[in-house]
Amino acid sequence: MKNIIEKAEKPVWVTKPYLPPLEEFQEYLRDIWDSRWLTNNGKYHQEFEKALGEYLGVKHISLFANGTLALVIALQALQITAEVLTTPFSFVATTHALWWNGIKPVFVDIEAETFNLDPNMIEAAITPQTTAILPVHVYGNPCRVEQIKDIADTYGLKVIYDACHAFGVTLNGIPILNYGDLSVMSFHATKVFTTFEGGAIVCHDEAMKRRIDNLKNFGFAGETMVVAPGINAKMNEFQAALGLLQLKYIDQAIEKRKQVAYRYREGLRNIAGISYLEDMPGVKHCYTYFPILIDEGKYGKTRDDVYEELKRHNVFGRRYFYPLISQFPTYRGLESSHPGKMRVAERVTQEVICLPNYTELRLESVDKICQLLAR
Ligand code: T4K
Repeated sequence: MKNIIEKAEKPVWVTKPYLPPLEEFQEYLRDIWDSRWLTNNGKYHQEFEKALGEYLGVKHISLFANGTLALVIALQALQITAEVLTTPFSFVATTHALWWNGIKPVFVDIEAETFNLDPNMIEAAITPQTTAILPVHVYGNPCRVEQIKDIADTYGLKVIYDACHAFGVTLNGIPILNYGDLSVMSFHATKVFTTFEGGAIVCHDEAMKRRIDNLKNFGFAGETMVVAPGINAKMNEFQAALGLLQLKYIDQAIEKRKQVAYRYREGLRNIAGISYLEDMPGVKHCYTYFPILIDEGKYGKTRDDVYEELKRHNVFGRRYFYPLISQFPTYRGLESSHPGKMRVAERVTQEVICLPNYTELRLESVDKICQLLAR
């Protein structure tokens, strides 16, 4: 990698939240200030929940303080126990949610085409203790939802999708959030759609929505009735107000991310040793991250060399997801974590680096990053 471009003046981070004009948010702030209603299913919470459900094309959605608590509650809501099959190639929160519920994670390998849980490896990992599957639509690329559904139906397993990267993604026109028993979303600052921190659970019937709403509010089902050992995982009015405002701009924001992704593909197409995922047929993507793989043999440098060299140029790519969750101390003692068991995941975690992709990223910056990578 020659020093052919000048170091960026300001750090170029892997992502940067898109925020609407401050003046517009100030109007909401003033209203919240004046009303003194800050949380607990306030007016903006109700408005945002409705508007978000309509935007996403889902029937029932429950807002959360963040995606991790939403994952923990999703497992509680379905009363999942014992063993759950999941992917090691995700953010740690996916597996931590199992741990917080006293559930044993069983890691299953991913497929090279999508980096998602490989449905062909699932059946071999099912035991009499298996109660559910927790796949992740990594980088917003849909899992093999139909195959996973068939397996779950055959074995009587629940499916909870971690859809934290998959805002607004559709498959053949169907919202990806409508697959599985529940889907969990994140609206963290680093996500395509942000409410500062935030999250949601999508479910398919009113009774489940009620149960989830109770669980995120200490288990309250009325002023004096607690029906379950719930927790406090509520979204507040400030988050909800930002969410409402973000809905106005989200299509534009995703469109810009798409342009960035296409520009990277153009710029990196003929570089030996660098590969990336293309858009999937029938899928409307949200371009959460732009991951590339560095094949050391062909590229002549390791992924970590690339990571360091980009850093020297003030470009901060991130090794999402390295190490594998199964390699962290809490989980590496599990039988399913043993090295050699997940060949694809073990390779991808060594080769992957996510390049900067966010709404305000200039296409000239993308070109410069591509030039750097072209050496
Ligand atoms: N499931 C999956 C598959 C997930 O990816 C996540 C979260 C979850 C579940 C859990 O959802 P939440 O409970 O978070 O709602 C970040 C995020 O904290 C995390 O939300 C995200 N996944 C994960 C993939 O990435 P870090 O430790 O890498 O973030 P950090 O602080 O290093 O930020 C990355 C870059 O983003 C910074 O270099 C600059 C930029 N940034 C960050 C923040 C916080 C900003 O420009 N502004 C900001 O406010 O974990």
